[in-house]
Amino acid sequence: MHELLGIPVAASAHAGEIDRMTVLLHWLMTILFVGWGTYFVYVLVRFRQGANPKANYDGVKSHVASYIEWAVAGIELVLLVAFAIPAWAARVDAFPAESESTVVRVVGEQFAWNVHYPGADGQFGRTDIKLVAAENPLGLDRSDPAAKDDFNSVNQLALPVNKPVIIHLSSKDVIHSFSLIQMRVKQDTIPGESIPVWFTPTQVGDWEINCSQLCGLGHYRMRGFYSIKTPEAYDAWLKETAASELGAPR
Ligand SMILES: [Cu+2]
Repeated sequence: MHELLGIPVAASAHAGEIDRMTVLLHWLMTILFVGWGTYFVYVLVRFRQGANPKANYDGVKSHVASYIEWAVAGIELVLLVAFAIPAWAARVDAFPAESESTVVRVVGEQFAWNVHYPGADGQFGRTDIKLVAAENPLGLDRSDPAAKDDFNSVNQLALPVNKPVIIHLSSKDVIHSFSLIQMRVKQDTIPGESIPVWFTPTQVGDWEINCSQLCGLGHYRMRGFYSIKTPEAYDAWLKETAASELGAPR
């Protein structure tokens, strides 16, 4: 089933769990589809008018149909309680400590992803919507000491492998949806809200950030790139990007 579904590469710690659930759900849906489909064809033939010129007013006496319905509801309950709820709880409740994670902010806009890195001090500088300008897409207040070493990149997100990542998501204009398919991460970004997501990349690679929410005419081209790097390559990237961003006139 896994191969049949064409599931993309699983490159985060929780990806396997999500995939197992996807596979289980597809098995259940396949069984239901074949089962109900077969039953439908059987009914069409068995109760055709030609063979039954007069209607049977008593109807079905057997309880098999309701037993099957209860069984399906039971299986769905197990999928929900034993698989879906624990998986979701781990995503929204069991956040790792920020001190042990790579923490970045990502702000969606029509039609790009702005990535805010806190710089060497690990503190995000103050941002203000009034300061947003073409050369300051995040509205960073450079007079704030915590903002001195902050830098941003557009449509380029780099993260180190094998360390938890926390991304605080928001949006400048409309609802977008931040999607890292290989990480099995998808979360709407909502103006005025900061929504955290977390995951642990387990594979080095270069992939695309997609916007999974129809967010306007340019939605189709709202794609960014993300790169999971070795810790050494990540540090080098941080230094290089910080130097080029902070060295630029603002
Ligand atoms: Cu979008």
